[in-house]
Amino acid sequence: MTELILALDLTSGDEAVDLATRCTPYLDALKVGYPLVLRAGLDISNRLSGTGLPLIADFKVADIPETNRSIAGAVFSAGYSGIICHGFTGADAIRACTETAHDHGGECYVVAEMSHPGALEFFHEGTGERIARTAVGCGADGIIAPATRPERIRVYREIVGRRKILSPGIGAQGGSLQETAGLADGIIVGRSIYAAPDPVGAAKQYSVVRR
Ligand code: OMP
Repeated sequence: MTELILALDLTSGDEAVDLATRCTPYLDALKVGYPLVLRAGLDISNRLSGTGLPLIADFKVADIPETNRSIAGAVFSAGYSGIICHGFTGADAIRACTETAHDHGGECYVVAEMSHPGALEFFHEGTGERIARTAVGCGADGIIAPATRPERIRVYREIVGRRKILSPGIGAQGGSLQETAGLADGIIVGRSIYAAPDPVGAAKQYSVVRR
């Protein structure tokens, strides 16, 4: 089974809560990031908690360990159950996020390779693999790997084993649902659901991966 995670990149708190609530039956988690939190506040988590879904904070945390720890502490104190951090910052910075997550009973996911075309400039030639290995060594719960490059998800699976791989990039970024579903533990979908003419219908369609 592959989880369906809705990237709630809306700019209105009211619309985000309404959409998430209506799509909830088809989802396994909500991912909340800067687009929403910078407008609606970190405590939008309180309003989203009514869905009963786990909330993943996507701040791609990428600072020194002390600052990472502070950011992660704020996230988990606000009721989120997962956090996404960058991995190029190194093991000490990743560990600050994973340890804070685990102290709160939460999870930490490390970006191994991004899904957009520009990611090819820095994440290839072994860098993504090194990040994934470091993430495993730091006890991270999983990694983020691109649905836009399924062959790369296969490479990362060899490295992370049974740790989770969550993959964004399906639909709006060109990644294939069918191909990714068989490779990743979770797919992250944003615009193809929330910007669809019928978001609930779209969520239902994407939820076929959950079978
Ligand atoms: P859509 O392209 O609209 O489906 O949204 C994808 C979501 O995944 C957005 O919230 C992105 O910020 C996020 N994302 C990527 O698209 N690519 C990545 O490499 C990593 C992420 C992420 O960490 O979630």
